[in-house]
Amino acid sequence: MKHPNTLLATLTVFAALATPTWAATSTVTLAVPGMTCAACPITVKMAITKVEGVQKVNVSYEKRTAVVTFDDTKASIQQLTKATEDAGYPSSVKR
Ligand SMILES: [Cu+2]
Repeated sequence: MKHPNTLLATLTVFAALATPTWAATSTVTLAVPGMTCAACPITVKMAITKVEGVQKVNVSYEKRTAVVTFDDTKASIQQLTKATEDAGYPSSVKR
């Protein structure tokens, strides 16, 4: 029975390809309801950007959200929400 092993090997290769080196990168959408004017997103973005491990921040004033891409071996969601809260904008994970 050689085929099952071959299939397993193929699946293992696919699994390895599907889990590349940047697997530590996470993206989270934070709800930031406290943004009340067009200048607020700038403050929120600056606060989040300062967190170590954050790679990309996209703040939408219209949607009251911040989409954050970060290295989850360096930063945690808790650090991100704390950063916005410290800047005066409490946030929570949007589901
Ligand atoms: Cu504002």
